[in-house]
Amino acid sequence: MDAGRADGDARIGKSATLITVAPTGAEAGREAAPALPVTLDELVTTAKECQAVGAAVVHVHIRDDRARPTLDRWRLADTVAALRETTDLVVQLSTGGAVTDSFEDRLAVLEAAPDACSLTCGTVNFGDEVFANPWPFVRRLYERTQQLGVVPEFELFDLGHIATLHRLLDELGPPAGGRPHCDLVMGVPGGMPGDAATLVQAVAALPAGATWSATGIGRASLPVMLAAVAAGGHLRVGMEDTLSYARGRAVSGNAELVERASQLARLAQRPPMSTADARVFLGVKA
Ligand code: KMH
Ligand code: ZN
Repeated sequence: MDAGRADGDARIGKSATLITVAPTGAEAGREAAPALPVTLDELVTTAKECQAVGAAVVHVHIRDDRARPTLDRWRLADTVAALRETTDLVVQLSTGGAVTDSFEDRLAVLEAAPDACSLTCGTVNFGDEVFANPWPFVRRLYERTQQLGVVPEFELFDLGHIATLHRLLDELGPPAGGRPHCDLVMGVPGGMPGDAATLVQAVAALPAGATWSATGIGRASLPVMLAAVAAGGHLRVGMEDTLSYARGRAVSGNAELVERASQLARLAQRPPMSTADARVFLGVKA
């Protein structure tokens, strides 16, 4: 691990809620969601709005000039630079990309030098597609995060992914940032269901000392958010994960999803974590 990186401080997470916004994703198009940010300007505007209402981390997928998902490395580097210039958010690049992206392109995402990245711990059926994450790829990706000092967030779509997370830590040691921080991604058709009972089981299976957030996909969004807050976890929301704000009402923008998560966090007496605290919590270099 890069010697300049700090170890994350889990205690901050007891009194504050880390809110991550995932504004875009790689699946939905503008036709399904007119408010989806697809240009760099739109992404930056959304990121600023979301920071203002409580987000501390931005999980980033980018689009090309025709609004198709891309892992173009120059575009990724420009995006990291633009978000750093205009916000204080922890910049977490997706290494999941789209189901069609190659392993090499997904590994190369780390060369854009983000603060953090997502790291999915196993293959999962993904609707009618397969999101492929075989063990040798997961291992290589994890090793590269350790070499570069990029703090991984372990994306867990299924209980079996937690077994792979244990194997990674056992074989390769702790992550950059010092402590495993996970995101339970619940309610993907093909992954674990988005309900409170499954969330409790998943949390019980995490490595000792791990911290975690949860993300509910589609209609799992609200039950997972409520269960995560009740169980002392952190939250990820955004238009990557849901395009409905309520029954029959489309999301008007990412900020309203973050605002709702922030209200819930305040209600639970663990208000949104500041961006400065998020860096300490995750062990990201200032
Ligand atoms: N777009 C999905 C295939 C991640 O960002 O790391 C994968 C995904 C996970 O969204
Ligand atoms: Zn993603």
